[in-house]
Amino acid sequence: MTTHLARLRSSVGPLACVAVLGAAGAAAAAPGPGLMPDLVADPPVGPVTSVEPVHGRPGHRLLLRFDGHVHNIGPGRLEIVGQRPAGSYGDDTLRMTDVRQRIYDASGALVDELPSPAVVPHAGPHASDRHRHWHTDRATAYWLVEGEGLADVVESDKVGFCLADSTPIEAPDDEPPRYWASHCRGLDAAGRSLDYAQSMDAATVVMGISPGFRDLYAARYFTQWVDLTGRVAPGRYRLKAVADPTGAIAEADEDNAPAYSTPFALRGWLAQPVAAAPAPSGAPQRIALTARAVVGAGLPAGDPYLGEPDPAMFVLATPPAHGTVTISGDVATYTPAPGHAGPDRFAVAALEEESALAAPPATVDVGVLPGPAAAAPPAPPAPPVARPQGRPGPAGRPGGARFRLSAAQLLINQRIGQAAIRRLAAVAAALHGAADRGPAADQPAHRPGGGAAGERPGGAGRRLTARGLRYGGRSSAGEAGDVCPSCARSTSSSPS
Ligand SMILES: [Ca+2]
Ligand SMILES: [Ca+2]
Ligand SMILES: [Zn+2]
Repeated sequence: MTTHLARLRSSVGPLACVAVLGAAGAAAAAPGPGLMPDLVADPPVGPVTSVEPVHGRPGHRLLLRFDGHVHNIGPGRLEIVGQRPAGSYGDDTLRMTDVRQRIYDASGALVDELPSPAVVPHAGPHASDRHRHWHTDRATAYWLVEGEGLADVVESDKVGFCLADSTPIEAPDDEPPRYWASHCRGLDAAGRSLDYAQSMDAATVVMGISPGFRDLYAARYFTQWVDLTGRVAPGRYRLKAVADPTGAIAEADEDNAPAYSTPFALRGWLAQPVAAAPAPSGAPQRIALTARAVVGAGLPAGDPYLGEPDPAMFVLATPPAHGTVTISGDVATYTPAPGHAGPDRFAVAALEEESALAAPPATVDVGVLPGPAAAAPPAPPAPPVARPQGRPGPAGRPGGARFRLSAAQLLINQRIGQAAIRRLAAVAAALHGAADRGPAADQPAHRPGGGAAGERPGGAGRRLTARGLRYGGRSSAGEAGDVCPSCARSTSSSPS
């Protein structure tokens, strides 16, 4: 991070006596020192769960969507200019090949253009979001983190958006935006503004964020989410936001602290480990299973993961090595294999029906006394149990997971999660689909704003709220005319 700053200090310092680049009209006598932007992420707000299909992934997904902001608190503008596109519009590999970050002085004179590693792609007809304009990738990144310890749990999908002056913060309310979302459609070789349909032919695109403004990445935008499906357990979390995570943008301060949302909780159950008393050989053992309830909080009213969970449903996650297990309600019956004596272990998970969250397994330790079912000396205590408390890290990531989800458990999670989601989607289609445009085979046919607020389907669809579906319709529909909402909003009031 400091390399950029060091490079800038060495490059911006002498600029005062360097000939002004570009912008011939601004070639005043003595440009002042270049003013750098300073991007910070503002705390993410408004987390809400959403069940929807996602381009390129099977079935439906459980997403946590939220609003994010990237905020320029520095003295200078952030301005990214891309030129000379390469790649194919048809397969969405179109990128600006010459990307620079422009630096201005206090009078507004251009004093430097830094070659920039920022990636400026065109979101074309085959891109998932179909914004049909140019983006700067990775201006921010997000993680779901533990609510207390703040350890990373899972990273959000990669986000890239059109940079623009969405909202004045330190800047006066009446200060006009300098960078409009409409600019992200680009300019042709003659400098003429292009419309969406022509945007892939842009020769140049200029986007940025003025000092004292911030850019909104709304919860409804494509990829403005964390995918929870089957990999995040019920628990208490926060969202973490970091501006310019790849270090592509040169700033006055490269080391701002991350921003965190307020804590929130996703409801559900966490199976608890059990150490059962040793039992005589050959006899089935009945073992009471327990799970800790996580009460959902900090989500909007009506969110399916808010409030008390429905009753827990226990499933066998890992069978024992020396016997068999059946589960009925909250009782596991362990039957040791004939002749087995000594410790044995299996794992259970506790699920809430229709939840697509992960269900971390908990171990159940059992002991079998030697010999026939008769008086026998007490067996030594079971070995210490690894307590699978806490929240899951990404399965399989070294050092990231506090416990490991077995392959069997992952299958259970996915099966139950996907089955629940299919049921919900079917209910949604039945309730709402006919009124819209006819449901696709596996998509809720809901459209943005198409549902009555607070409408709550009954029966199996109880947990599919109108709010969750609204987002589902947005990103699943992906109609050709869909544009990023900030662009639509800014465009409507754009002076250009
Ligand atoms: Ca910064
Ligand atoms: Ca930076
Ligand atoms: Zn966009």
